[in-house]
Amino acid sequence: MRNYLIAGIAMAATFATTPAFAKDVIVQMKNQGAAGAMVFEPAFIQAMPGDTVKFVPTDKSHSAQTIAAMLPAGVAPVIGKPNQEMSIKVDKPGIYGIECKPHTSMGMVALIQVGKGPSANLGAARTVKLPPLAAKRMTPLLAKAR
Ligand SMILES: [Cu+2]
Repeated sequence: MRNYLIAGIAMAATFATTPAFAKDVIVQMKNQGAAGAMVFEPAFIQAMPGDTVKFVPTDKSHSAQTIAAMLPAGVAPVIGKPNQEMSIKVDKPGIYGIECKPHTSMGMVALIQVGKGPSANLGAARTVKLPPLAAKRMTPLLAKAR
C-alpha cells in the first residue's frame, strides 16, 4: 500500500513538470465553412499549456498570425507564411487572438483559450478594435472564453 502511494506521488510529480499529455490541435483554414466564407474551423480553440495549435491551409490564399494586442504578456507574436501551416506552441495560459492577414476584414479570425481560466488578458482582449466583420465573429468567441 505504501509503495503504491509513493509511486502515485512520483507519477503526479512527473505529470506536473512535463506535459505528458501535450496534444496537437488542428485548425483548418477554409474558403467556405459552416460559419460562412473565409473561416477558421474550429474558430474557438481550447488548449492546455504545452499543446501545439496548427493552422493548416486546407484551401489556398490563407495566412495565419497572432493578433498583437491579443496575447498573454510576454508571448512573442507568430506570423505564418501564405499557404503554409502556422504552428504555435502555447505554453502560457491566456487568450491568443488569431487572424488570417489577407482576410481579417472578411472576418477570418479565431481565438485560442489556453488553460481553464480565468484568463489574465481576457479583459484586454475584449477592448481590441477589429474591422467590423472580424469583430462580428470575434465577439461571440470572446463571450465563450473564460
Ligand atoms: Cu484567409
